[in-house]
Amino acid sequence: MVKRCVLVVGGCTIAVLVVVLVVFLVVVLCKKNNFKDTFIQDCERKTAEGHSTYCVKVWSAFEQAYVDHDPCQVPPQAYDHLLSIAPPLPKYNWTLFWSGTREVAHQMSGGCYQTLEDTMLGSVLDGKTWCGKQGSNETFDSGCPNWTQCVNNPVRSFWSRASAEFAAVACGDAAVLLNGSSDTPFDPHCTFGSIEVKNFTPGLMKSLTVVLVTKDNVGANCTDESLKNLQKELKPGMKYICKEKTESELLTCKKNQDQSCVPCW
Ligand code: AVW
Repeated sequence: MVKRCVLVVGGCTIAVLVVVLVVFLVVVLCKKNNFKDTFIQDCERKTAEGHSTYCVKVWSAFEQAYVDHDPCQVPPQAYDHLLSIAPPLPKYNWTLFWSGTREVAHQMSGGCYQTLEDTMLGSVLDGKTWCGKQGSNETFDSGCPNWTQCVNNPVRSFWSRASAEFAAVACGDAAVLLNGSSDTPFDPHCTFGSIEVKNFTPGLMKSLTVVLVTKDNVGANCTDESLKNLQKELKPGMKYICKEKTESELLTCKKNQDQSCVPCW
């Protein structure tokens, strides 16, 4: 009787240990491949061709930028190869830049306006964190340096390099939504002011419309001092236009906009 009990308890213990081990392995393996799998799936969803060989190629170009590197030593140029095979090309009538207006810009985008986060790579990586580690071939999605911890971190460098490219290929009429409730709607230290404006291509971009967005018409207007600095940055041949709009005017316009894409400003 005692022998039988020992056998039953021993068998149960082994069964429990096996289950725990299997669950542990599944969790570890899934977590390890999660970032890569999500990247490739999102890429396939966003790519017209939808074929996986392209997205696998994009993934290898992406990971070669930071894998096996100190996560504070990844400069923007590390993504040159990635951006050469997956460039953020203009797709809709308007290229839409933003600064301090992330939410409303993305409520407006799609259909007629394309932000960086609507491009294939932009949408795949928006909201994500990633980094590598010296001596490892893994991609980590936690424990990575944050935006300000070191300048050359994999996430910040990606957005800097992608923003420069996005601005350089913007053509025709472009617009930027600036925050009219801020003291300096055009902030020369932000990505828009420090990278995008400096990368516009004369001859490609014909005009830039600044849309000063306020909640209820309270805040900065088109005579704002900071906008003079923006005008000075524009190269000859680029027309500068400024409009003042409330957030609700923009959102109502977007709701009623048809395929003719008459601008909301
Ligand atoms: P933003 P930008 N810590 O609204 O002009 C963490 O100022 O810079 O607009 N995250 C940060 C930090 C920080 N200190 N600073 C910036 N970010 C991230 C690409 C954060 O995700 C597009 F094409 C914040 O929401 C736009 O035209 C985002 O950067 C242009 O760059 C934007 O900060 C917007 O960049």
